[in-house]
Amino acid sequence: MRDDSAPIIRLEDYRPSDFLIDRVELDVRLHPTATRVTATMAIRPNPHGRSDAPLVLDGDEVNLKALALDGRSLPGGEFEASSQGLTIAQPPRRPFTLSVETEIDPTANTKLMGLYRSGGNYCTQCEADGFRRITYFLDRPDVLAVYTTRIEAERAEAPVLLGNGNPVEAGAIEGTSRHYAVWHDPHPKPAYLFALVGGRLGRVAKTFTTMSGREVRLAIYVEPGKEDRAGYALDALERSMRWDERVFGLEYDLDEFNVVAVSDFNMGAMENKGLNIFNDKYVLASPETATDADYANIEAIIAHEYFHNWTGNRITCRDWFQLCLKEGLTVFRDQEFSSDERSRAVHRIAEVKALRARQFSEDAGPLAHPVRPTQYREINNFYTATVYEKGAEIVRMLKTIIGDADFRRGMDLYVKRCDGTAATVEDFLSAFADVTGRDLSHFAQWYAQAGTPRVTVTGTYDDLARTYRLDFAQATNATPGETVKRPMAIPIRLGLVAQDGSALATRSDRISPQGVFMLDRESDSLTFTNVPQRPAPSVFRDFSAPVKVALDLSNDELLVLLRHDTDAFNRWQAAQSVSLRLLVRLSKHEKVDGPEIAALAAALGSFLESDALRDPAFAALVLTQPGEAEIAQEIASEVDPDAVHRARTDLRRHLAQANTTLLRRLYDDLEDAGAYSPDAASAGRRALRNIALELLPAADRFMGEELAGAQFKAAANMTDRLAALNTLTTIPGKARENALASFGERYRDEPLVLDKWFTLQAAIEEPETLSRVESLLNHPAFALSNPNRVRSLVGSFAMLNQTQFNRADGAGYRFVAGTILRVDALNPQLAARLLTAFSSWRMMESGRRAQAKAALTQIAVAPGLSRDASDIVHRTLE
Ligand code: 0A1
Ligand code: ZN
Repeated sequence: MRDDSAPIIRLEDYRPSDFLIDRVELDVRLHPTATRVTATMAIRPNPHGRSDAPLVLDGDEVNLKALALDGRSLPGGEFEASSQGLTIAQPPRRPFTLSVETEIDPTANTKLMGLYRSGGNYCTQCEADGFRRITYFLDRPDVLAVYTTRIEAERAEAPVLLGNGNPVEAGAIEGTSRHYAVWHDPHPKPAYLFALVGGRLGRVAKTFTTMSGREVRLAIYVEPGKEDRAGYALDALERSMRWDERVFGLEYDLDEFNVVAVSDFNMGAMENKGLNIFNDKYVLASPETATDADYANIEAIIAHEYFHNWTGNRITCRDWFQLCLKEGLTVFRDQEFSSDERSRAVHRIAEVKALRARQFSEDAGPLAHPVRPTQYREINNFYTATVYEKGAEIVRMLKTIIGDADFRRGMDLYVKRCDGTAATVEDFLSAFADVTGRDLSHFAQWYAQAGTPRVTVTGTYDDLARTYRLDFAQATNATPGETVKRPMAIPIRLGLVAQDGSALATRSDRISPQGVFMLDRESDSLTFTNVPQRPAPSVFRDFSAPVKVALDLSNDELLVLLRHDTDAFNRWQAAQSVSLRLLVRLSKHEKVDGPEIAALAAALGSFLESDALRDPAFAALVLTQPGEAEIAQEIASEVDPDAVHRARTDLRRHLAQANTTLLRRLYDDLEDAGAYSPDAASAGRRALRNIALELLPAADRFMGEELAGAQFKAAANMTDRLAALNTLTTIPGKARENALASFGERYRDEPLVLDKWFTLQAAIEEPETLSRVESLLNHPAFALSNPNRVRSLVGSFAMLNQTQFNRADGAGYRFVAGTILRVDALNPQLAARLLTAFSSWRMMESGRRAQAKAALTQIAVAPGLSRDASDIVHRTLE
């Protein structure tokens, strides 16, 4: 089907399935090109469905080989089958057994959905609708079945056979070179949580005793020979399990928990029941091959998938519109876990940076949609920052509003009520409404309305009356299909800071005991009495709501907050706000006085003097200037990316020049001689040292180049080596080229490390980069079929390199568009993801805008475009 005509699926059209499947017995005989699957399903009419409906099973690229109903082979006239579905017009109106045999080709499966091969191993990916690529089924999340899976394979090809649930039996098939394993999962689940794996895999394992004393075998399976890189993931898994017991009282519910790392995977990882399948980049780590950021990601994603066991699997989604029910909540849970394991303030800042970079930009562009969308053409395009990260912010706001104790009571009730069901956002909210007695109907609008609210905050001090008034106003820009916006219920955690840095009392009956003021209309104000002097307001502490804030404070007042606020998030925010203001004005060629920049430089200098060694990770964040994409977002229209790049380079030079001695001293003081440890404190020291290294060449190119060159050679871990190489990439010349060449050679057999190397090169902001990237497409380690490689090279170029992707001559757009079309023929999901790089095209100046539009149009008219790519390209052009 040519797919801009793909039907629109709407939330309002939801109706229960006409049939249910209670049990499935799957028999899968693995073969590289002709895998045979027999599904025996116990089906019955759904009492909530229509009584005269046909049975319509979903299918996608499956070949029907045999079909029997209650043991009787069905004659041709009684059913209709195509590669896309199977219909029985007159099924029995009582429980019956349907047995379907299909054949599929896992080797030809380059979409990486359904059963496919990765590095010679067999694995599956069924969310959102990949199970229908394995057999005909009611492939929808509200059909929950108990699965028994028998897997059979050549023992030499696949000595390891894994399925969902608990192992039942395994053995040889007499007289053949084949063997089998049977797995049974007692927990009813939707088809998207089905998984199997067959292959040659190494493993690390340990035993975990749950809080009620049950023993669970934990194992991580990786490419043989890489077992020593799986230890951190296993440790993170154990800590996640303990944390979920301690914080939410949630215990694991099977005898085994298995994680398998595969090298070809469309996303980060997948929470299949008892058998998580991971992109190997989020499992494998050693000090020599992984950075601190990799370790932190592994910890977070291992936790995320594990936490899905309750929020996603035990309680699943009624339909795909409810995706945020599992994803937003589970992201919230993994963020809380990481905050508890690391530094809460530092983690919060990292979350907000990611939210602004990914979600705020999505909300401001053509792909904006509510956290719970009301329609889609291709569900795979809705695994977005809005559903995930903004979804998590909603849960966090709920906790901020009702407080920690009621939040936990609400979660307990939600789990108790909805366990074993396919639930909705309403089910979730009603648990919290019921435990608190609150009306959450206005709050619920966060799920329904797209766009990022902008809150304006104005402070007025009356020195006669000694009162201080805060005026708040909110507005949200129109988003596609939603022109009228209503006011949201916005929790504002706030405090007042005196000029001398002391905290002022903020008594008001409109502020909750947790220090939260609710802004729930278009405008409102709050007056404080007995305020001895004009304070600086510290609003949205800890980023209490996902909004943009316009605060009428001078740069000097903001810098008081950097020094004195008790809220670490707002200290960081204050410095960022000052930088961002200066960067926007510099980018627009507006006049910026020397003293304004000097004031920021001096404030950063004295901050570093007093705080850097006390909390290096936090200091590193304070020192990091807003990125070019964020500056462009702030400018919002007629953006000239070259001007933005120059502005950022200039500001960094000024800041570095004013603080050269200090930065150099930090660089020297933070040198770490001990063995590498990925813990947060050690990582924080490395982060600060490496940001100092990154800034030094801006002040003194020769010193910077020398330091980076020396660090590159001497580095004892990947974090430091990559940071040195990153700094070198900003300094054109021989040293850089030699370092790049030696890195490429050293890690030629380490694809995940080469990904970092691809990314660094794709991000170099020089006109020569495009041809560099084009020639790297021919590097022996590169493959268009592997999502990690494509994202590292082409994705990084499109998403990270603002000046070169957005080249004025359009060559960057044309290159990316052309590559997307090649990728689309293999893997539509991957192509659609790359396409989202174009979503900021309308804010560019007119020349670039025209070039981007031409490139997008070239994609839109391409013959045979996938539904995934077509959906994105049409929404982007609309
Ligand atoms: N549920 C997974 C994300 C995921 C979604 C789709 C996938 O295949 C296309 C794979 C993974 C998670 O939230 O981790
Ligand atoms: Zn998830």
